Amino acid sequence: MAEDAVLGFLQTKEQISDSHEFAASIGVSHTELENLIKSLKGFQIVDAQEITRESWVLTDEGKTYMVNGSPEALFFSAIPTEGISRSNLKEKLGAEIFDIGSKAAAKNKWITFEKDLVKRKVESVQDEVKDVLARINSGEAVGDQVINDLKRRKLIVKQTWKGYSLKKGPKYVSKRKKAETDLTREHIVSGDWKNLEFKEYNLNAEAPQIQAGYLHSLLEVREQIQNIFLEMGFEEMPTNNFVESSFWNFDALFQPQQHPARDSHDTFFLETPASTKDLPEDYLGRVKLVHESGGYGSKGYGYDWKREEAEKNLLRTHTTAVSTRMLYALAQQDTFTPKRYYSIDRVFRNEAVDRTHLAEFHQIEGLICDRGLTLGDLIGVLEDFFSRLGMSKLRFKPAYNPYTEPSMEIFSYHDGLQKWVEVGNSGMFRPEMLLPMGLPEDVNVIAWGLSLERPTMILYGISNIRDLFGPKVDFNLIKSNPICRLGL
Ligand code: FB9
Repeated sequence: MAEDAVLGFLQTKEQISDSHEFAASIGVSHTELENLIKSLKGFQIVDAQEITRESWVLTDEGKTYMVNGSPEALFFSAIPTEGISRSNLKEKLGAEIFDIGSKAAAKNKWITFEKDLVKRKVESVQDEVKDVLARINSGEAVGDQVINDLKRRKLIVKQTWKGYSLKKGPKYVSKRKKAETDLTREHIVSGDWKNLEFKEYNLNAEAPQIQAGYLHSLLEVREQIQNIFLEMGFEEMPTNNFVESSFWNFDALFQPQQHPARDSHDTFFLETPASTKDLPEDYLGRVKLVHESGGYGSKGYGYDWKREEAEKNLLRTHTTAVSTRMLYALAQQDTFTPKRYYSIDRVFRNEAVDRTHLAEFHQIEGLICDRGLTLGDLIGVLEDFFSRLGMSKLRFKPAYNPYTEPSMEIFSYHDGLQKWVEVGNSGMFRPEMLLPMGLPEDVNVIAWGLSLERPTMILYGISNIRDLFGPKVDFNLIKSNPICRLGL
């Protein structure tokens, strides 16, 4: 078998100069010999040098010419001495041979055309193309000019093949003892372990790919941000309801009913069930009042607030709708207890979709509800939160939200992108929102929000949101994505 042939050959000869020739000589495929060479080399039994060889090989067309003759020769030999009409000749040879043959034969000045007649110009011709193709096929070297002509006629192509030249290796043996892969009790007891060959551990062996589950990158980052909230003493709000009423999503947030965000251009309203029936009556009354005529030091919006508008069901546009429910529930408690809440879940906006926007995204929201909280507390908790996300340099820009006053957009300097990036929005919930709920006068709520998609896209270097979310996501990307650690 091949191993004995190789080791046997090297016992007497200095080297095996060409593995291709050797494989052919012992009747095995070069691939089989190649695997053997790699194994023998691994055990340093042989020393194998890679050699590459380039040679010209015939294309299928080239092979046809070599067997049947070149078109120009076929063209010539099909012309009787008295000549023949083009059409007859074409019929005789077939269009392809006729077209190629006529040009080449004319170029070789073998023929002449007199009107429709084709005539020989010489007695006989030598089909050099056929001959030289045969010589190339048998591995003979031929002149560059010939090579270029044949290459131009796509009759030959260059083939590079890789082979090996072999010599005895430092651990050469003429017959390899079968290497043991396990040291067994029997080996120990029998003592024959002393003269056994043990296979070395191949520490470079690829481990079998374990098909395991993978967290979607969004969930990877969600988990890290969730852990940051939990480490900061926040508890998660229940966000398992995508459908919300306009009341909790807008009205309770003191967002006026004619606010542009409340029309179907921005919000997905439900057809069925189009409206909700269970709203807390007394609280609803106070919300109506504060919208229409204010109170709690506010003059309100001074429009007539419509219950049916508030009852309209929609796909929530922000998880702040859940914050509203939680703060109202908190206000119903007999004694007020401070709270830190967070949410990370889907919100829906009827927006123009583009490279970074879909009609839905995951909103991250944090809020702290406690007595005497100030804007300074908000800035402080934002510094703390974003520093745990690895964003230490923050800037705050005054902004406007219908439900917070003051409000601030949050910017962080991103070293990788070498620029200030808007990383979120924040503010202090308005008294017109909190007091109708029944929260004590001195209780304030500081809150902020950002998206989950933006940090995930930046962390994983994803520029088009469709590569992150939706049917076009490439699973391999999910599998091969490095674990991106936020902030650490
Ligand atoms: O996520 C956003 N940007 C961001 C966040 C993190 C980040 O991390 C990188 C690793 C370094 C990078 C970027 N933004 C908020 C800012 C912009 O992307 C903005 O253009 C898009 N915003 C979304 C809304 O778009 C209409 C992001 C989304 C957003 C905006 C505001 C809130 C939540 C999400 C909010 C709020 C809020 C305010 C006050 C009280 C309660 C909630």
